Amino acid sequence: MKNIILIIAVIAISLSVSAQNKTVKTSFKVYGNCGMCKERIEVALDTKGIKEVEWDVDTKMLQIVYDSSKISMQQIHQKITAVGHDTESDKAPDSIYVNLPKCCLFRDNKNTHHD
Ligand SMILES: [Cu+2]
Repeated sequence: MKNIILIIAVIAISLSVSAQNKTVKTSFKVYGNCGMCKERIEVALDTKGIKEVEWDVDTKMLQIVYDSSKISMQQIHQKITAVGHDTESDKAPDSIYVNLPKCCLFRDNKNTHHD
């Protein structure tokens, strides 16, 4: 009987340890134009639970390593849209987007420059 309790306790502890540290590496598209966008996106994601973040200005791909027990994918997308950038699944509020510097207005390519 004691052995069974011990085994159950060991299983419970190992399950909780694995739940505490769920490192996920993924990438998805984030729209932006320039180095200022890169800075803005990466600073927005400099937050608890995010271990590594890198946005590529040419491919528009965001590479991210995060702890899924501390931050969710939905929260990550929200952090990005909150600073005015669209992701492949979420759209930034227009009220934030229109206040971006002109060079960062990725939705209207006619009015943007590409370095
Ligand atoms: Cu920009």
